[in-house]
Parts: sequence; structure tokens; C-alpha cells
Amino acid sequence: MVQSQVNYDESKVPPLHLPSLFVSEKGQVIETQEDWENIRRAEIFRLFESEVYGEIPKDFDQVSFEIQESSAHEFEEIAILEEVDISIQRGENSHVMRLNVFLPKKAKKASPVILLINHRAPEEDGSLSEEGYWPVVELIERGFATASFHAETVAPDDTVRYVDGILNNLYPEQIEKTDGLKALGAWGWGAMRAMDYFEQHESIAHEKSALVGHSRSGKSALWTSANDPRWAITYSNESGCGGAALSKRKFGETVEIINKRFTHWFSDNFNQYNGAEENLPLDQHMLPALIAPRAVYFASARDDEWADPKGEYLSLQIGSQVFSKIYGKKSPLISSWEELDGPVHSKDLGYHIREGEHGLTWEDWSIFLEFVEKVF
Ligand code: GTR
Repeated sequence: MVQSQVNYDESKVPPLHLPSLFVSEKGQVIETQEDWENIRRAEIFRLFESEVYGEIPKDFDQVSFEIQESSAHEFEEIAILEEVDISIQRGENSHVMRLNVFLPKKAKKASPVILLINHRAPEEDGSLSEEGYWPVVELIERGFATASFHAETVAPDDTVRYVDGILNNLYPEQIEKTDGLKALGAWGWGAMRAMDYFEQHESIAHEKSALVGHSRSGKSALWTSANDPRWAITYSNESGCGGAALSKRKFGETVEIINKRFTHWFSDNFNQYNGAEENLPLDQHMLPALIAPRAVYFASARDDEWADPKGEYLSLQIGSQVFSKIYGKKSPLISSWEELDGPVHSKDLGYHIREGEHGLTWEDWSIFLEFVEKVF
């Protein structure tokens, strides 16, 4: 049984041999921004695309937006609700996705925006759940526009039904490819269409945008930002294996476990590394590196060992070398994970670990928002 192979013992973590950020496949040492962006970044991006997440197709013919007549909502006093149908045409094919936007009524100028990729129960969309998962009121009161869409509206989070969205409707040729679009990428595609909406919206300051994902949606948020440079901040909350955490540590959830349980999340090629993480030509520290120099934020929870909190921190710490060496942005992640005594924030990179279990809580949000204030 795979479950019995899960390692939670730090002394059994294999020595880390991570592929270099700064040596190209041809052996060239990368030192300049030009060589990073044109050579090494491009190589690493292609590796993630083929070996881990699959392609996010960028082509379509037309995107249009229609705000639906919305009924009364919970936050009438402070916010305007826009329930937007985003229609995408590609040749003869079309798809409609739903985006929910709340705009702060008291805003005097365009508002910064926070987008949540929501994979939870649809009824939580746009409302404040008890533990703070999506704190619309607090965000609005702090002057943010909020937006969310449900995974279901682009690719259902289901091993069979995941094709019943943009895959069948817009990009059917991706389905059979071993490096084709899967659910995590499809949610990212949805986030990009939300950004298309923000870009043309007078009341939204789209250049002050944060993309947020918890757990499986955090994996998706990171891959999205690597694909789409329009996000100013990317926040992964406890995204763990296949997200923030280093795969080669094999601590907590492993590549084999995740691939066997969630066959619809990653490209088929990722299966080659089941039980063979040492063969991966990349690791997750390269994902924040792909997002550089835009701001990246990771958060972990102490008891969420399944997501390997230390592996999350290490991947940001090691990936932050691209921020410092290539873009001259000093990394605040200098302590070892064991020695952290509070959140670490600069205006480019941030990390916190809170006590407790897996979840996106108000505590996570409030610490993250301190970081957001630094960036904007
Ligand atoms: C778990 C999965 C994790 C994480 C989590 C979640 O079952 O193993 O990788 O994505 O779900 O999304 O809450």
C-alpha cells in the first residue's frame, strides 16, 4: 500500500541534488538577465510544461464579457457584485466560464484585485466561510476588489469529468497528448481569462493583482504565474507536492501518490517519476524562479506535514537566488527553516508558517496582507 511508504522522518530525507538554476542544458553558466530569460528560463519552462503540468494553450479567437443581472447579495452595503459570464470562441468551438467579482463601493480610484482559484464547494464562492478561506468582507474593507471562479467552470476537479469544460469544448486535441493540458493548467487558463476581464475594467487596477490558491489551487496558481506575467503577486498556501514543495525530498506526499490519486492534475509524462524523483530534470524551486522578478509568497502550516512545510520553504529559499543573482533583489529568506521566528517579508518574497493544520485561514490572510501592503 503506497500510504505506508510516506516518510515523515527528516533523517530519512535523501541528500538534495537539485538541478542548477544557473547552468544551461548545454553547460553554459547563466549570469545575466538576458541569458536567464532567453536561455535558462526558457529551458526550465519547457521542462515544467512537458514533464509536470502540461501545456496551457494560449490561442483562441475571441473573448467577451457579459455581466449578468445579479440579485441581492450578502455584502450590499460595502460592495458591488458583478457576476460575469466570460465567453471564449476558438474556431467553431466556444466555452462560457463564470467569474464573481466584488468591487468596494467606497473606492475613489481603481482598486487592486485579489483573485482566488476556488476548488471547494461552489456555495462557498464569494461568501465568507467560518475559517476565513475567502474573507470577502475583510478584503473589501481594506480596499481590494475580490474575484473568484470555481474550478468546475473550466475543468471539474474529478478524474473522469475533468474534460467536461475547456478540454472538450475548446482544446480537444490536448486530451490525448502526454504533455497536454490537465486540470491544474485548465484552472490557470481560467485565471488568465479573469485577468483579461480585469485588464479592460475601469475600476480595477489590474497591475496591482494577486493570484491566490490554497493547496491544489496553489499548485495551479504557481504554474499560472509562470505562464502569465500579468500577476504582480502569486500566493501559494500550503500547495505541497507538485506545488511549492521540493519533490526530491520525498517527505510527505510523493509524486507517485499524487499521480495515482489525482490522475487528472498533471501531464501524463509526470508519471515517469513515480518512485523516481531523483530522475526529475527539475524541481519545484524552479517555479518561483520562473515567476521572478514578480513577487512570490509561500505559506505553510506546522502540522501539515503531508505538504512538507520545510520543503516549501527550501524551494522558495533556493529559487530566490534568481531574484538576487539575476534581478538584484535581496532575498529575505536567509534563516534556516528550523530557526524561523516569524514571517519573513521583503517586497519581493515572503514566507510564513503558522501553527495548526492544513487550511487557508484568516491568520494566513492577515499575514499575507501585510506582505501585499509592502508590494503595492
Ligand atoms: C490532498 C492532496 C494534496 C492537496 C490537498 C488539497 O488530498 O494530496 O496534494 O492538494 O488535497 O487540495 O487540499
